[in-house]
Amino acid sequence: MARCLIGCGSNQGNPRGHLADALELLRAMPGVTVVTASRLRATRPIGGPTGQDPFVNGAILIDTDLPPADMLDMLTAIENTLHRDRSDRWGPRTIDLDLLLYDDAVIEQADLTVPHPRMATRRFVLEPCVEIAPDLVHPVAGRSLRSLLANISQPHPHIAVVGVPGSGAPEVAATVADAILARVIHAPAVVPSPKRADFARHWEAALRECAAALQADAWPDDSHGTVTDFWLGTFLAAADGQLPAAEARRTYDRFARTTMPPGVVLLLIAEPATLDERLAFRRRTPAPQTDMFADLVGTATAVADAPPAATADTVAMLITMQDRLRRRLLGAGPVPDDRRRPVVAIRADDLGQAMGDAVAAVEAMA
Ligand code: A4P
Ligand code: MG
Repeated sequence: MARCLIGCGSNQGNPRGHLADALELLRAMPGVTVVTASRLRATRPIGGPTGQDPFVNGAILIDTDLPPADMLDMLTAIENTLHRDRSDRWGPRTIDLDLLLYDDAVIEQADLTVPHPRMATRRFVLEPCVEIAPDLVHPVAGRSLRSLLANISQPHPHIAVVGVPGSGAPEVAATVADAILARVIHAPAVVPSPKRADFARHWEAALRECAAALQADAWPDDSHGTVTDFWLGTFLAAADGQLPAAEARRTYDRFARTTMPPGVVLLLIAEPATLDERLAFRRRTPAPQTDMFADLVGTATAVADAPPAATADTVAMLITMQDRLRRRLLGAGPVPDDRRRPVVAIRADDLGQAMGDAVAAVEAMA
């Protein structure tokens, strides 16, 4: 038997009627026992086409002996029965049934991702879930649903937009900050290239500078929030293979201890071809503000002796770094304390869409 959480939403036709029908169909399914359902609440549409009607959202807790793939098929069948139209991404729908949690399973397949990849920053998902299952644990964020809801209710949220150069982290961070009237902090120092003489000293100096920008005792207490285009943990990823792990960790902890960690991370993921193209552009047209990895890719305007690596090597190095960031932020297995936060992965190959997805992930917190 697996315990599952289903998120449901509707904003077309008779939303409350469709949600009641979906619950009845679910109760009638062989292999499914409905444990409890939340009450329904009206919510503001997040993302998607403008001018949509308000949503009605809820959550349903079930026990099932169906495997995850069959659960998804069953939810799709119920959606089809209730005349779900799928022509628009995030468009109006009579019914949307998402498999939010399936026990503590972490599933990463072409047509099924569990936990649902966007649930951990969505108030319209977490509020009904907390009403019926506050102590269920989100196995990737490593926190209970109750604590995820508290996390997005912080008075001055810290949202980190993380990604290698070419992923568009500075641009996405600026757009998110604009959308929610937050302040933005760009990386104040660059991670040194592995080829740099005296790597350890440069690494520590840059870590110190980045940590200084995030001091917890100087953190604002207004309700607007701070968006950063860097994450301190990137320094640990950059130290892999360069510095002895224990020593890097000690130095890192010394600086990170007094900083305000991000409450939410938006992780930008780009394809090699995208990074290749954007890097070539950046070399011809240096950015006014450096990004955290400018030294690694030889585009730093502030660092005169930056080694301009061959593009293919550079892209390979960026992909390695991107994989390390992904593993540190989203990897399976036991959750270390410095990763106990929601991470939303965002495809960064279409920058306009990445900006829209990032803004939607953050607006969903309100
Ligand atoms: N899929 C992958 N993982 C899952 C999962 N865990 N559960 C795949 C369900 N489906 C999953 O879904 C698209 C594809 O996701 C499916 O083919 C399935 O194989 P869909 O339901 O056909 O389309 P969708 O819902 O438009 O896409 P998506 O990406 O699931 O949208 P979201 O993230 O669910 O967002 N605002 C308010 N206030 N309330 C809402 O309910 N919902 C959305 C949809 C946006 N804004 C909203 C609401
Ligand atoms: Mg869906």
